[in-house]
Amino acid sequence: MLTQMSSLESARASIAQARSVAVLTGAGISQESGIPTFRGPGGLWRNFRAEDLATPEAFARDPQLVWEWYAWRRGIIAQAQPNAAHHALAEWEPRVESFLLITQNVDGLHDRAGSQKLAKLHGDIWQVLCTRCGRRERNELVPLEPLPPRCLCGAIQRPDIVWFGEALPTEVWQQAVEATAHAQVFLVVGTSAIVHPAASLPAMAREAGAVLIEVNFEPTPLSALADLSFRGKAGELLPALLGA
Ligand code: BV8
Ligand code: ZN
Repeated sequence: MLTQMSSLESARASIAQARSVAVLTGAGISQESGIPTFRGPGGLWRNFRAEDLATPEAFARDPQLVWEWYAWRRGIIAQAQPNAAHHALAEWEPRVESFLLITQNVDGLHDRAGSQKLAKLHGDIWQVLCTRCGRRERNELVPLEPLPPRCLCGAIQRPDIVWFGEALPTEVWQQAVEATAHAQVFLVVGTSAIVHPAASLPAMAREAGAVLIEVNFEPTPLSALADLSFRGKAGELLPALLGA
């Protein structure tokens, strides 16, 4: 069993020589910014789970309740700052010939850290979509009033986010699959690897010959698959792994 130190050196060596890289991030990368994860402590809200609220059925049944959950999260995210892990990824990007950061997160912290080559698989909590005319617009109001927000056409707007049971945006998914298929190094950070199809990308990368590196606080279904799996906080491990 490699010690964490020597495996750190071997990960750094793979990272330093990689010309094509893909990264997959989940809620764990924003945990140190104070944003609750989905399946960890503090991730619950009024005893609801994401699977109960992040669905078109829940929104059709009670748009007010679903919007109250998103307004609560927007309030927390507005107070949050990108952490050292977000910055380490943004600083790594220009050093790599072909790079894509694929995120499941909707919090916008990768944008605020300066990441440019970004594929948002599940949408953006700061974007709203009209339920009738399909108009998309940015809405960064905190507190969000009136709730639910309304489009110029009069219909209520929904969060521009991919809910459970909804398809991911085709072009974003295609971009993610393309980058995954060509990655020499695939880095997975802070995801429990439960939600599909995002969770299928690491295995896809491995099958295509990438070195698979995982950073997570706890073991996940990916840990056995990874060439190197680091236990610990993304805010500490990413600067150690990616620092020039
Ligand atoms: C689709 C937007 C079909 C919402 C989200 C049964 C089996 C397999 C699949 C399914 C199934 N039943 C249903 C499905 C499909 C379903 C699915 O995967 N369900 C799961 C729950 C089983 N998937 C879907 O419905 C997808 N759509 O399949 O459509 C289709 C196809 C064609 C046409 C029509 C339909 C849509 C999925 C997208 C759902 N939307 N987000 C919102 O955010 O409000 S998913 C939601 O979960 C978030 O995006 C979140 O990012 C994502 C995954 O969670 P994680 O990011 O991994 O976060 P989590 O809390 O779970 O884990 C955090 C990790 O970080 C932990 O491991 C922890 O240890 C670690 N950590 C914590 N702190 C730190 C840390 N690591 C490092 N440092 C730290 N400091
Ligand atoms: Zn409209």
